[in-house]
Amino acid sequence: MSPNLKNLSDEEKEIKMIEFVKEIVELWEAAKIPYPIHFSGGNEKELIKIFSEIKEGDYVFSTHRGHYHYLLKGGDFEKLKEFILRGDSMHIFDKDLKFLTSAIVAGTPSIAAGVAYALKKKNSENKVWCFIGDGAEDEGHFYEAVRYVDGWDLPCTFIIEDNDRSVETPKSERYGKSQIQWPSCVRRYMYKPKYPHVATENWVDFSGMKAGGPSF
Ligand SMILES: Cc1ncc(C[n+]2csc(CCOP(=O)(O)OP(=O)(O)O)c2C)c(N)n1
Ligand SMILES: [Mg+2]
Repeated sequence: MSPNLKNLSDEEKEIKMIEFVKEIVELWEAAKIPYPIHFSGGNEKELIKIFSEIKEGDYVFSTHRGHYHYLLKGGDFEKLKEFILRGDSMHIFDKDLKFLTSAIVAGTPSIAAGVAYALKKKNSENKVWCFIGDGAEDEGHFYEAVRYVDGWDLPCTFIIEDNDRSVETPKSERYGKSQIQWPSCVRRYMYKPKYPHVATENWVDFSGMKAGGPSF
């Protein structure tokens, strides 16, 4: 089995991504991972398309729901599984891959803007891609970073992954009829998520766990 998604066709990538999530879902439902996990699903095709534009030397910033981003940036399945099994599903950092996630909603846009500023100063050909959810779009931090990137023409694209929920609350219940026009450094794709905000639909019995976490 190939260790990552590199050199696979789009169809093969999609299959492998879904298989990976399924394996983690099974481990989670067997009470083997006593940590919150935000599963990806339903957005495979959109992401494969977006990542076809992302170059190896580019920086990718991701969210609490970052497994697909990591795999598409070239991350190894086994390395990702290690992060997840030790409770770091939301805290993935890989310096070589130029990849960072944050569990803080809208925690990365300002870092992305800073890295983009440095890249511009160095006349680098690389750029920054910052993924955020539509929940992060509600945050002031995001607005500030977008304004800075737009104002100084920094090499950074923000991608809003719009599943119309912040936790489980849709946009209409968060800000009524308000629609905002972001500048061109912000893109959006819509998708229908396959999993709930956190974990899966099924209850898991963790009562067999010792206090303090798993007994690895
Ligand atoms: C600053 C901050 N506030 C609140 C939370 C709790 N929280 C975790 S995920 C989330 C909603 C995120 O929604 P969205 O950005 O749309 O991502 P999605 O889960 O829909 O992919 C919230 C409020 C947090 N992690 N950080
Ligand atoms: Mg959302």
